[in-house]
Amino acid sequence: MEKVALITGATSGIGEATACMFASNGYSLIITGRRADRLKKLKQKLEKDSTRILDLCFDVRNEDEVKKALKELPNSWKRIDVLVNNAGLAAGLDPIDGGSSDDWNRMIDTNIKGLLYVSYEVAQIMKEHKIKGHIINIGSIAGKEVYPNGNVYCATKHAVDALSKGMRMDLLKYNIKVTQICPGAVETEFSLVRFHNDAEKAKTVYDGFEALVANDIADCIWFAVSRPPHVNINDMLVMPTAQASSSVFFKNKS
Ligand code: NDP
Ligand code: 8X3
Repeated sequence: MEKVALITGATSGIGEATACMFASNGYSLIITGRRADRLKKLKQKLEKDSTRILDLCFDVRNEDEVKKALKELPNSWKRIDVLVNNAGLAAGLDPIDGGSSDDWNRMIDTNIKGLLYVSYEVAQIMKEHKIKGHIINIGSIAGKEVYPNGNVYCATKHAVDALSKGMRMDLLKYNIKVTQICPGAVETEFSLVRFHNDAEKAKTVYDGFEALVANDIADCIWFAVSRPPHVNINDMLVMPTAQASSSVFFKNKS
């Protein structure tokens, strides 16, 4: 039977790698993000592997857009087995007394409210069609520990940690699994976005050590999804070997 996964934030980094991983394992995919050109390109690439792909362009912060996109899915896409709540970002790395409310709102609206809007709609679909579904939330080491200047980003990922536990309890009776995957440093466009497109500054984050790559996290997501029906991975914390906590790294000095 055909399996369908919906991946938010599939235009880059972890989401894009996860889309490729699922496609190569025979899944049909609903790929989402705000950048329509990137979604189209990914759709064309994945369709070469004869996978069925639906690209949906919406901003997870906009509840009306999320509702419209997911309530008006074409009939042949009304079955979703796996949701990967991956869309998210950090904006800024500033002390609480020096941060910008614009950055705070972007993070809270995307990482917490966006995840909720999408999860609500997909949970309705899973319930309605009695699908033994699986929701994967992308948390972070920042959802386990706070680091200096990480304040609001860490708060949003702590919220994802709490929501993952709450969703697991509430959706248990519908046989819907909930897994949280919490990465340490992964070299993607994450730091470019965090530093408002300052590429020089973004690059320095990964200087002197080997960061994870998006595919390492896609591997973990696939591991969780491919367990037998009676097994659920609740939570997975995955770090580069050179990272011991949110702020302790072993870096080459040269
Ligand atoms: P990228 O910046 O490479 O990808 C982020 C993705 O999120 C993009 O596809 C982007 O798509 C999407 N996105 C952002 N805002 C919105 C929005 N408002 N509506 C819809 N989609 C949105 O970063 P990563 O791949 O690294 O990040 C993916 C997830 O992993 C995030 O939740 C991040 O917090 C988490 N994470 C990342 C770590 C890292 O070190 N990289 C470590 C721990 C967790 P578009 O711009 O097209 O909308
Ligand atoms: C991203 C990892 O350590 O930059 O969630 O917050 S970190």
